[in-house]
Amino acid sequence: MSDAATIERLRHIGWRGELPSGGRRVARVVAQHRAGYELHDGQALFGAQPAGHFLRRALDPAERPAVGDFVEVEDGRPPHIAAVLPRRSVLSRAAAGERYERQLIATNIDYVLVLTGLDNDFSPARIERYLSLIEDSGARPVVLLSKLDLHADADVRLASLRERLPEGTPVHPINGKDPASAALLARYLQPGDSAVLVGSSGAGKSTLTNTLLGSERMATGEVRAHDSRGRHTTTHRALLMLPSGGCLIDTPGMRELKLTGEENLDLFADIEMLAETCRFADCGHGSEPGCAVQLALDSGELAAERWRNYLKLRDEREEQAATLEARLRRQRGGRPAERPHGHRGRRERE
Ligand SMILES: Nc1nc2c(ncn2[C@@H]2O[C@H](COP(=O)(O)OP(=O)(O)OP(=O)(O)O)[C@@H](O)[C@H]2O)c(=O)[nH]1
Ligand SMILES: [Mg+2]
Ligand SMILES: [Zn+2]
Repeated sequence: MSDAATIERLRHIGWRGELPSGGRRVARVVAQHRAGYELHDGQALFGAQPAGHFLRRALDPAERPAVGDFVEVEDGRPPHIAAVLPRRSVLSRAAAGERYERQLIATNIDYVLVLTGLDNDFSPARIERYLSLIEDSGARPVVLLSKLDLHADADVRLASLRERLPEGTPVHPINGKDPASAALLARYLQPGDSAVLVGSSGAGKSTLTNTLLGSERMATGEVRAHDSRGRHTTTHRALLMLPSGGCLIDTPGMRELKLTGEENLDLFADIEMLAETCRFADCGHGSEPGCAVQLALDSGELAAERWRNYLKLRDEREEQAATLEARLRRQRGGRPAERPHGHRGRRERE
């Protein structure tokens, strides 16, 4: 097949640009199972195993193939993933548990669709946590509020959320079961676009995926009546090609969403600026005289809940950054880590 035809075929699965040199087959990771990977090359689905070097225990898990990755394939029986091609975006979180480990949620995505139910799942603080993780990912956030059909009285919540999030963050209330309602997402799922759906179990990620697909490919499950929680119906990430030409990654509901320590928290830049105008440079924002934060909280200009969430995320970010720093120093044999803050540090290793 000519290069032009190959590129055209790969475009359908979200590839951009030229082919890598070397002539190996390029494919995209659409699923990962214990037994291996599922890849799609724009024409057909096939299974593959990771090459041996991906299995080294010392390897940062973030360097292993992940759903959304474009990879070079070494043909054979079975085919092998020889290399992961440079990623244009990476959404990650820190893994739950004691050991610091970055866990990839999806790569090479243009949009992260943060889905929250308008039922008891609704939590502006959690949405802010997601937005913090997305800030440096290279993808853009879109906030979706599902179950609009059950909560037509959502106006107040919607208005307060819009006010709380940075200007320009898209927020769309939707009924994930209704194709006419889901149709507004077409702008994020144009041919060649890739998006990942994230949110709690039961928020309706798979329901929305099925509506966009026009078929019941993904299993869905009822939520518990008293707290709207789902039952972790989806257990694996899956990249699906939509009739619109876009690619959508459905993910399992996340129980914990730990920061990696690399976040900038730009989302709260206004609060950080405000805190700099306190009378004392080392103001604890408690009962100090001339505290600009207390003044803003008293006047209602700064919502107490948002301030509390900022403090929580800031402390967690600092703690995670220290852990990450210590780990990188160990890896470098005690030398201090030379890494700029944020995503750039991650890019260097690609
Ligand atoms: N009425 C209504 N029900 C919805 C909507 N979205 C999802 N649901 C219901 O919510 C329940 C959970 O939906 P799922 O799609 O399984 O949720 P999920 O986010 O994929 O959950 P996990 O796979 O467990 O992470 C199902 O009973 C859906 O029918 C919606 O917009 N309106
Ligand atoms: Mg699901
Ligand atoms: Zn202060």
